[in-house]
Amino acid sequence: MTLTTNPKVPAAGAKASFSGAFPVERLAELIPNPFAAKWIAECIELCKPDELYLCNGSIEERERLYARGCADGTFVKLDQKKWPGCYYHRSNSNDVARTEHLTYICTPGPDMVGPTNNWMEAKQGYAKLRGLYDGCMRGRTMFILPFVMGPIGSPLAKVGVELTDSLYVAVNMQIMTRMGDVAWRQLGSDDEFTRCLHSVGDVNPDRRYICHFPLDNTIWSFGSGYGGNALLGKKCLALRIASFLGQQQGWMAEHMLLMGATAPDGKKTYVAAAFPSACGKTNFAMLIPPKKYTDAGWKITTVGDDIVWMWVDKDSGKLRAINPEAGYFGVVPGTNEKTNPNAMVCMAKDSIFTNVALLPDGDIWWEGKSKEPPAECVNWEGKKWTPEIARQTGAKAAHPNSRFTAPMANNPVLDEMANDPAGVPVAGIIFGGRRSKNVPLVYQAFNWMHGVYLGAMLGSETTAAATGAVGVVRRDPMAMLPFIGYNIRDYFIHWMRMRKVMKDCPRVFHVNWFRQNDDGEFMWPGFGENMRVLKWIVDRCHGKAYAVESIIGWVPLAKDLDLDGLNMPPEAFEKLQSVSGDELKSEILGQEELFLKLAGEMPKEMIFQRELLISRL
Ligand code: OXD
Ligand code: MN
Repeated sequence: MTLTTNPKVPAAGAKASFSGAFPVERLAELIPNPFAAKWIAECIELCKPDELYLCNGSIEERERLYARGCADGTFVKLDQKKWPGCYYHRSNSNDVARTEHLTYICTPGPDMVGPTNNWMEAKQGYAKLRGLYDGCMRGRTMFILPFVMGPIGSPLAKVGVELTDSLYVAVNMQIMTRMGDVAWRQLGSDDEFTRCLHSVGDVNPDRRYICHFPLDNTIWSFGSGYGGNALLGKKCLALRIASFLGQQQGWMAEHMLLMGATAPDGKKTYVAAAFPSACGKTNFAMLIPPKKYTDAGWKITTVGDDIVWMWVDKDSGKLRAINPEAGYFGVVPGTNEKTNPNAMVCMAKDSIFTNVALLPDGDIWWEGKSKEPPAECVNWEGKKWTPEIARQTGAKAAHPNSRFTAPMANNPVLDEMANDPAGVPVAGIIFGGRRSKNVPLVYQAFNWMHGVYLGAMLGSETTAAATGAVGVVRRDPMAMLPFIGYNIRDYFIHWMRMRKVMKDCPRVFHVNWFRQNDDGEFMWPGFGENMRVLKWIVDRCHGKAYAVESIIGWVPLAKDLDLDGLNMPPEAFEKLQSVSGDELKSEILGQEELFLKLAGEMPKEMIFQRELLISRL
C-alpha cells in the first residue's frame, strides 16, 4: 500500500451542501454521487420513510436535530450551565450493549467467516432482512449520513453512507465521524463506499440482526439503537468490514487505542494497545502521569481510544497508524476526576450521555462519579432510584455500560497528529486483558511471531460491554474476537505475514493491570501509575531498558521498572511479576479452549509457538 495523499480530495472551501428535509424528487439533485443516489432510492423504496433528511454534519444542523430530539422525547436537554451543549438519552432497556449472538457475517459459504463468527448465507441474509425492512420507516424520517472514517486525505480514509431512522444515531454519528461534504468530495464519482442501512425497527431482540456483507461492502443492521450495533461507522465498518478489506489489501484494522508518549528529551514514541472491551482503553489512552513524571517532562497524548488502522509505509518499511474515528464512545461508570480527569473534560461539553441517571435539576449521575449518591434520581430504566432502593434491590442508577459520546476535539491531551492523514509511526504494540490470576503485570514477546501468539491467546474476564455472563475468562484474540470480519485462521496468518513486509517491526508487549492477591486485592495501583510500565515499554522499544529472559518472554526485575514513590517493596513487585509452573500450566490449559474451538483452523505457527512454550516449561 503506497502512502500518497488521497488525490480525490479537492481543497476545502466549496459551498456547504444542503442540510434538512427534502422531497424524494430532489434526491438526484442533492446526492452528488450517482451510485449513492441510486442505492438510497432503492432503500427508500424498501423502507418507505415518510420524510428524508440529508445531513451535512454542521454544528447548526446538530442544534436543529437536538431541538427535534427534545421535542419527540429522544433527548433531554441537560442543565446547560453544568453541561453546556450536552443531552441525555435513555435507550430501550433491552438494548444496552452489543449483541454478538445476533451479529452475522454474510458470505456465499461458511469457510470465509470461520468458526468464531455467526454465518448467514448472503442471499438468505438479504432476503430475511429485506422482509424486516419492508415498510419499517413508515411514519418515520430516514436520515442520510455521508461520512468519512479516517483523517481527510489519508490513503486509508474510507467513505460510508448510513441511512437510519434514528435521530439518536444521526447525532452520534456526527460526533463519531467526519460527516458531510468531505465524504461526497472524497467519494467523487466512485462506487467505493460502505452502504450502511439501519433501522431500529421495533427494538425487539427477536428481530435484531447486525449483518455484514463484506463482499458487497454493505452493512444491514435492524432492531437495535445501541452504539456498537447502530453507529455503523464504528465496529461494523471500521473493524469488521475494514479488517476484511485490510486482509485483502495488505493493511490492518485493529481494536486498539493509539497514544503518544513524549519523553523529557522531547522524543515521542507512539504505541498501540489492544485490550478487550471495557478493560480501560479510554483510561490508558488519556493517562495522566504521576507528578514526578510530568515534572520531569513526560507527556501522554491521545490519537485514538478504540480503533486503529495500520499500514506499512513503503519508504521506511515501518508500521504507521491512524484513528479512523472523530469521537469517543466511552463507558461512563467509574469515570471521575481521579480515575480519568481527561475523559471528564472530554464529556464536559457538546456530548451525549446514554443510560446514566437523570437528576430533577437536569444534572446527571453515575456510579463512581462521586462518593455521595444523589438523594433521588430517575435511573437508566426510567425508574425512581434512591440509595435506599439501591440497597434493597441492587438497582443501579446508571447502566454499567452507560456511555458518553464526545468529540475528540474536546480532549485536552489530543495528539497533534490525530487529524494528520499521514498517521503516526507505531513503535510498540501492547496486548492486555483483565486477569485476576496467572498473568503478570508486564512482559515483552521474544519477537514478532511470539508477539502474535501472545495476542492470539489474549484472554480477559468478561464485563458489561457485551451481553452475557460477567466475570469469566474469555479468550479474545487481539481483543478482536467479536470484530474479525472473516476467518480467524486467515486473520492470524495476515498478522504473521505483515512481518514480511516490515523492515523494522514494533516490539510487542503484554500487560495486566488487574492481577489480585489471595485476599482479592489489586496488586498494582493502575491508572496514572501505569505510566511506570509504559516508560519501561517505551525504553524497551528504543533498546534502552533492562529485562531478563524468562519462560514467558522478557520480564523486568524490580530494579528495571521505576517503583520509586509507590510504596511497593521489590518482593511485592516480584510477586506481581512471577508466574509459577502451576499457574503457567493452568494458563496453557485455559488456552486449549481456543485451540479446540478453532480445531483445524489454527495455523501451524501458532501450534509451534505453543509447543515452544510447553518445552520451555
Ligand atoms: C466498545 C466496545 O464500545 O468494544 O468500544 O464494546
Ligand atoms: Mn471497543
